[in-house]
Amino acid sequence: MDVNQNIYTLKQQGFVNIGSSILEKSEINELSDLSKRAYLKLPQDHDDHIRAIHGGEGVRRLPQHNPRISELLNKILSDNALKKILTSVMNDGYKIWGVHFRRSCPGESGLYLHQDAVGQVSIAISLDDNIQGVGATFFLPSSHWIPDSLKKLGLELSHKLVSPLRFLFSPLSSHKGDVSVFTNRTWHGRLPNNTNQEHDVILIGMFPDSCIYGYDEWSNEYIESIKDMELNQLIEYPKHATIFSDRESFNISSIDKNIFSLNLENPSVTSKKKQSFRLFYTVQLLKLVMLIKKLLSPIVRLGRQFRT
Ligand SMILES: O=C(O)CCC(=O)C(=O)O
Ligand SMILES: [Fe+2]
Repeated sequence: MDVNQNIYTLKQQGFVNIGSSILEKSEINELSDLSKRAYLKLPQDHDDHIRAIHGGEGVRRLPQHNPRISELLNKILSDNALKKILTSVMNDGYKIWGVHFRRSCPGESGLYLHQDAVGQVSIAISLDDNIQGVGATFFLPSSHWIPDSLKKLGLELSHKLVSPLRFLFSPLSSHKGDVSVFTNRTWHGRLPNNTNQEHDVILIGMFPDSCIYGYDEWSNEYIESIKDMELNQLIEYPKHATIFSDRESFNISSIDKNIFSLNLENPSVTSKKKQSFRLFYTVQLLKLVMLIKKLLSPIVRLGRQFRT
């Protein structure tokens, strides 16, 4: 793995697939099998069950459901190359707030185009081959460099609009076991699944230490059971935390300017970055689509009233 190249790509385009070299093949299969089993075993009314309305069904606090999953995730998170990549965007002391298993089921509609909380960085571990990126996370490359937020620009496309415009985006193409990293400031969502096959992924949400970050509420027994693992320091529960998902009211003077994922909120940094033609024209096209949608909305509403 070329760590410096991966860091460069992550910083330039906002996401990078670093491949599957951390776990052995047998360990990847084990992680995939155990995670899928944890999902299938979980009752629908369990606290950790994630409902499909949030962009695919899944399991919250995944490693708490099986000690071996914790060991395998610990191996990934203790990898020196991955740590170097994460440190390059969050500095030392970064923390995990959540580890989720997410399934994209056949027929599922996907997730709208969005940005998540300020400073957040995520890891995605693919649990099947998904070269086409069916039901996968998709990105608008380099959009984390756009100074204005997606919300402020009014370009949070619904999943219905994402589908016909998917040619504008880059899906996360992956093999089973591939580990990818992205900053959640990069405009992203999840593609629909119009095949008859499910695709699974583990998503790990992280924040820089100096930052305000949230956490999943892990049980004390679980924290005790992983006390000798690096995973334990990463989780560091309980800790008081707040997530800033509202970038517009975020106080820019409070950020640590040495931290890449936070400094992206600094317009004096992002406005200096030269945008590619492709990104510029993609954003213009999205603006046009949203304008047409707005202009057509009274007609669509009228049509609906007539039908009812
Ligand atoms: O499920 C995915 O692929 C992306 C999920 C996501 O963007 C989110 O939960 O914020
Ligand atoms: Fe997201």
